[in-house]
Amino acid sequence: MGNNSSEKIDLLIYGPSKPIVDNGFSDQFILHRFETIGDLERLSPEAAGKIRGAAITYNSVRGDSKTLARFPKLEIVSSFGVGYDHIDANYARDNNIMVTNTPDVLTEEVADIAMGLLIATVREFIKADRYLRSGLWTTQNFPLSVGSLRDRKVGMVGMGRIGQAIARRLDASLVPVVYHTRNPAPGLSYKHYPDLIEMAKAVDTLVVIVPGGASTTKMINAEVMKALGPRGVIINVARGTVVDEQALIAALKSGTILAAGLDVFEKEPNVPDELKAMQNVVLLPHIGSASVVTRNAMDQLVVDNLKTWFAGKPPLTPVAETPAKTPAKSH
Ligand code: A2R
Repeated sequence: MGNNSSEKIDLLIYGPSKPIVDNGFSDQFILHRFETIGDLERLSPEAAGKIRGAAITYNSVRGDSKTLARFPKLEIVSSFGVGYDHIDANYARDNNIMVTNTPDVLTEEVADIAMGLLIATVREFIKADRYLRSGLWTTQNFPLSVGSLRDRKVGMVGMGRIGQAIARRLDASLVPVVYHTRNPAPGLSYKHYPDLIEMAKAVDTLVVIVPGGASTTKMINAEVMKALGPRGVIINVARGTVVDEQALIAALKSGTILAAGLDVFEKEPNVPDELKAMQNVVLLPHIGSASVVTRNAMDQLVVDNLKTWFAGKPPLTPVAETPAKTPAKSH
């Protein structure tokens, strides 16, 4: 980096306003805030030419190649969230732009939600809550739940940081676990299935926690649901794109599978009315990491990746496409 310590650094803050991000930088930085793509389009090419770092504060705003190409001096994009399918990381790599995300600080939080969603779905918490509130309990006990964790075997689809945290919770609950990924995860004793259909046939429950993007789009399709079978339960805490939503609706309607717990949807925040009308689904508004304590930690990591980089050091949490490196000495 060619800057001496008095040189100001222009940063783009793109997405919803976050106090930790807005207030996280010293006056060495000049912040340019834009909440929406419409706002961003009004940025002059001259101003865009000064931007050296960008914080993307939510995955509802996109860092696609067209957007990134507007910033010829951009060195680093610090993105909020562990998933970064809203950023063109390959374009960034090819154009010498570092990309960072916010893994680890949300791992246990998302794993909690996955476990809670699994139990809520299998043991019908939402239906039971409605039953009590409607006064029906005073006349009759709630019907026994068809589902139980006691006779289930879980196939994890994805066994990275969050997948392993979910698997630890399942271990503690004495639920057998196997998993599907492209490559066996080192050091794990769970059975690995290179073939998703083979795993679906061998289990009755899928917990989906893979990244979004082209390689996972609609990987949980009608064939997988059929293989899972009529006791089947699908929990998705990954991305809505990973599950074929129309195939899921059909499978739930026809009894091809039993139930689903979903924290993510294909076209958030829009959820198909057919899903909303179903009794055998639990639907959450993408709250996996959405607690104050965890979102604060994620926001702080967005800030810290940028500060570390502009202090001349490798960023804390680069994504796989742009491995850690020290900033160039001149720009
Ligand atoms: O396939 P592998 O060996 O790279 O294993 C990764 C797996 N995975 C896949 N499994 C099957 N088919 C694919 N096309 C595929 N692509 C990736 O997903 C690995 O086991 C897991 C990802 O783990 P991490 O990178 O550690 O991510 P983390 O922190 O667990 O978060 C997962 C996702 C985020 O990307 C967000 O979209 C979502 O959770 O919240």
